[in-house]
Amino acid sequence: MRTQVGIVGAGPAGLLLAQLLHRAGIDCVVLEARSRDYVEERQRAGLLEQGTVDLLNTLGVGARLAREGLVHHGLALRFAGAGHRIALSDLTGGKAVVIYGQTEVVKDLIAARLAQGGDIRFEAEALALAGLDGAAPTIRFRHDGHEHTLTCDFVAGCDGFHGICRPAIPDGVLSVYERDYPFGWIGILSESPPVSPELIYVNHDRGFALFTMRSPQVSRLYLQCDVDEDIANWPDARIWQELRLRLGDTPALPEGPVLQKNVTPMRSFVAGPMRYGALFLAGDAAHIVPPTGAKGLNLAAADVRVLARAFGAFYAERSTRLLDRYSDICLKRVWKAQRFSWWMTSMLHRFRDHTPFERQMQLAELDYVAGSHAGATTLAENYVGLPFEDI
Ligand code: RFL
Ligand code: PHB
Repeated sequence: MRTQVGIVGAGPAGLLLAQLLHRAGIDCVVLEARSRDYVEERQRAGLLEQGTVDLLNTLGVGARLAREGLVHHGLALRFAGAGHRIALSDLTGGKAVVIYGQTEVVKDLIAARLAQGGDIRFEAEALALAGLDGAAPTIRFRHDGHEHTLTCDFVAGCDGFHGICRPAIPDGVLSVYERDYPFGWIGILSESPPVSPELIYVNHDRGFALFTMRSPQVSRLYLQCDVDEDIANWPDARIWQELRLRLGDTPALPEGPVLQKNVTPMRSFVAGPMRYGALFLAGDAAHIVPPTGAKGLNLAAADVRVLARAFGAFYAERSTRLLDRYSDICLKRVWKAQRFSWWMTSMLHRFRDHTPFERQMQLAELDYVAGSHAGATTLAENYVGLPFEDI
């Protein structure tokens, strides 16, 4: 088998890249280890920056998002028992964010690719990459009980944090930067209306909480927990009780059947450069952010936007100029998103080792951000998404 770009992974990065390449007339094959149902139901991100929404619209996959996505012009920070609205749109010249589940983005992208007759192989696990320093790299994969080889001009490693592409880069090439946080998040999906039309980020003595949503009928709720928390210790009643305590008295939290429950670790991670020879890493394969800033999916979209342009320039003009700059262009944005996600995480969570002084610093920082035009603008312009780099 042969293609121009072999894409490993049908998460947001791989699927968006496939659409962008299709539009540019570049042939690609997407290999995905899991089943279609699995990738369509995997509960993760929910918040899209305007730039990500624009990209989906440009690709002609924004129709359902326009109907069902919930546009948000502000959010609330809650600390010391009171709520403070950050007017995102007023502070950013009218920009907004949209709540639309990653599950829905993935469904829309898969449907679009299949409608074009594009090649996506589900339950096709990439096993090994070879020839990355040459002109015809290969991906060995298992599908339908047999091993196959896909020969490409380029490989796009969109296989997430636990994939095989990043580890295929020889030792000594990548620099790795990481930080693990001493806590995780319990996340639930609940069949109950959101407590407020806007997201609420809570810093409470008992720990962080986040009240977000998937639709006017379905809430997505998160609680800071221990890093090695066993979800079995968290029956639904305990989760609701803890959410109520961290939210405070008002407003009353609507409850409903819990549809899903999981624990997520919190990590900051960057591996660079995001290229080795004919292999280009994109999305979580190259970087992870803690979800407090809602940046992971949006960064994956920003990476593949650059990568598709670079492949486009290569096939149109045989120019490698953008391919050579790919990693540098992406990492500039990645590091700014890392800084924002780390800052939001540090400001909003309880750290067991904080001294009383450090706790006061945290509350003062929140009070400053909520009370100062400059402070609130800093949060808002990062949250809605910094402008795309000129390429
Ligand atoms: P993904 O989504 O992990 O997709 C990688 C795909 O590769 C497949 N794969 C392989 N396929 C073939 N062969 C192999 N050997 C393979 N190995 C792996 C996997 O099965 C998978 O389908 O990576 P991608 O595309 O880079 O997308 C990244 C996003 O999924 C991630 O950054 C976000 O979910 C992060 N995130 C959020 N991002 C936002 O922008 N806004 C948010 O509001 C937001 N909230 C969140 C989040 C992540 C969370 N968790 C669970 C980590 C909230 C949470 C709780
Ligand atoms: C979500 O809706 O799942 C979500 C929103 C904002 C975040 C993290 C997750 O910061």
